[in-house]
Amino acid sequence: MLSQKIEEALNGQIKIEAESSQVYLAMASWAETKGLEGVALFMYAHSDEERMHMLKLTKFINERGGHAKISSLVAPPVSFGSFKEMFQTLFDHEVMVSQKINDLVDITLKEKDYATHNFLQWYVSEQIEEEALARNILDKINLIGDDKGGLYLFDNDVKMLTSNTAV
Ligand code: OFO
Repeated sequence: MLSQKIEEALNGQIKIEAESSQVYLAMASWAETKGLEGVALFMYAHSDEERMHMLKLTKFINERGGHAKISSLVAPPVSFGSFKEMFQTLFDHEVMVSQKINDLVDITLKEKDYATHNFLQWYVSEQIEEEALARNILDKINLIGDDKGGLYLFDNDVKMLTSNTAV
């Protein structure tokens, strides 16, 4: 059984994951309108992943006798400046999510809820991967600079990332 405090905290995380999914969907759409096909595919896949993170929390809360609440969401931006700025936004967003997961883990320890603590370990590992992937992409972008040919190759590279990894 979940304590009220844990249930509220997990519900807060549902909202964060759902908003992440919306932000990446907005990025996918923006990239698609710019002709960045690979980047758009990557962002669509990432958006789906975030929805899966949200659903995993929803099911966990309900299985443990709580009630997962589906709330309204903050609208994501419509455009993202340059593709470099967009990936920086993605990286910063993931760092924020990692912090929220850490806060949640902290609450479970204080509440002595070891089942939820165990459940959250999956998110801890996931965040390590997501931050590393975003950092890796930012490094590539910095290498390309303003080179148009480089951007074309980068778009193809990111498309490969989408087919090879679960984002
Ligand atoms: Fe990319 O964040 Fe979910 O957990």
